[in-house]
Amino acid sequence: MQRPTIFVLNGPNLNTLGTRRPEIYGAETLADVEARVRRRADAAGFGIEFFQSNHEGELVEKIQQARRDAVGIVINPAAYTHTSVAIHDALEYAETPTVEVHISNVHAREPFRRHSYVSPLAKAVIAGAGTLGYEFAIEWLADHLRLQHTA
Ligand code: CA2
Repeated sequence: MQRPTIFVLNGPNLNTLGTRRPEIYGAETLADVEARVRRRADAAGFGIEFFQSNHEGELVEKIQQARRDAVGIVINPAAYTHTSVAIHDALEYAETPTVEVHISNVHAREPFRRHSYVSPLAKAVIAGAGTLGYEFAIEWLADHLRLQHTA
């Protein structure tokens, strides 16, 4: 039987993770993050669809797909966090438990990073925990989904 799937979605420029600004984003590449997230999800009994795009519409389409194909969403919308009503609306449509992740502490940086169009749709928000935040998000979702099933 196929395991329930969590979508892990990454916004623009996160494909360059590990190549610059290690003081803010650490030294890991997105492929390293994917491997760690897969291990953590696997241990909790979930499959992962890991996706990165530099295009807003592609992220919107993936979020729409989550309504049908995912039991949870982990999303680091990157710069679209602060600009995208389209991603906000797609998450509303998806009606899928969502955790918003930021590698850096967006509240300790430029003021424009403090506002998120995604947070109102997120069940939990993790910021400033580095790439470990993705693993915390999987752990939280696994717990949340288990509780939902036993309720
Ligand atoms: O802290 C985060 O995870 C962010 O979502 C990352 C975004 C930024 O726009 C958000 O405000 C906070 C930037 C992603 C760009 O990724 C880079 C990777 C390597 C070097 C520079 C940027």
